[in-house]
This record gives sequence, C-alpha cells and structure tokens, in this order.
Amino acid sequence: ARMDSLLSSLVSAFAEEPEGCRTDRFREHVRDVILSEAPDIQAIYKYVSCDCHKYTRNLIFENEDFALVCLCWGPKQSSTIHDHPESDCWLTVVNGSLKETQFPLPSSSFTKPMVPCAQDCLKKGDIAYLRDELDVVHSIGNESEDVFAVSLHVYAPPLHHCNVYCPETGKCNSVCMSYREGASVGRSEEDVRRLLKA
Ligand code: CSS
Ligand code: FE2
Repeated sequence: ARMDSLLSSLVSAFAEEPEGCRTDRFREHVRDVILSEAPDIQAIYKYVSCDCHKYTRNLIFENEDFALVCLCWGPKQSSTIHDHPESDCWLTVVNGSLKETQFPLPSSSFTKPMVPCAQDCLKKGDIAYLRDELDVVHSIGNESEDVFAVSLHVYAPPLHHCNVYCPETGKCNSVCMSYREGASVGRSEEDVRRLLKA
C-alpha cells in the first residue's frame, strides 16, 4: 500500500470522529485502518533516517487531530520508559521487530526499581496500542544485533511532551520531543535498503 492511502483514510477517520467521545469502536476503526493500509517498506524509504546513537523520529504528517511518525531504531537502540500524556498511541512495525515492555504506572510515592508487567515481541505487521488511562507506561527497543527496525506511530492528538520514568526509582520528568529534520537528505535508497536488510 502507498502512504497516501493510509494518510487519507486516517484524515477522514479523525475528521468524522464524533467530537469529545473517543469510543472503543472508533479506536478499533483506527486500528483497522492502520492494519489494512500500512504502507510497504518501499513506500517509506524517504522517511527513514538511520542514526547510530539514538532512534530517530521522522514526521510524516501532522494536523490538530493526529501525527503520523516514522521511527527508526538502530541495532540495540531503545526508548526510555515513558508515557503519552493525553494521546492515544498506535504503533505498527514495518521492518525488523521490536520489543515492547510495559510497567504499571508508578504512584508518586513510589521509590523502587520498576518491574515489568508485560512484554511483547512485535513483528512486521503487528500493532500495539497504549493510552494513559490504562495506567501503564512502556519502553520500546530493537533487540537485533544488525537490522534497523522501522515503526509507524499514530499519536492522537500529536505528542510533543512525555514523562520519562527512572527505571531505578519510578520518578518521572517531563521531556520535550522533537522530530528529526531532513530525514532522508543525502541517503540513497540503496543505502537505506542495505541498513534495513529489506
Ligand atoms: N513514544 C516514543 C516512542 S515509543 S511509542 C516516541 O514517540 O519517541
Ligand atoms: Fe511510546
């Protein structure tokens, strides 16, 4: 599938969403749209940027309803433990695989190492979902030694801040998130394909 079809289906789904009532049915609809319209890796080469220090966040589209972001995870790179304040988050894997680890949301008096409550290996085509009302926070990581993983994320509304949790104490800090600029500049499709082993 092409990126245009995913984008136009998402734009209309959110535009038609009854205001202020995000129902389970609506959330399932978004999930179905992502699952059925997720583009092939070829369609997203131009959003892929590979960095050997940290995973990259590449903005594909943003309006006031949602942001569609392509995240690229180098071998052994992972996110912090974080939440998504007020945003629904869907993520699907388009290359490689990712491990999601969930933790119970620590209370403010919590001061112990955080212990995972769930773990899931997400393969190409799998989809994961999280929102803060579920009272869990998560981290995502690429466990591969040599393959860059790529995931597509829908944040609704767009996510510009999150809380990052200290694994040792459960204390959190609010952190600003930014997108990488000029993601694909200077990188040929051939280079990208080699890094993705696609
Ligand atoms: N929320 C993290 C990725 S894991 S869903 C981020 O946007 O960087
Ligand atoms: Fe996340």
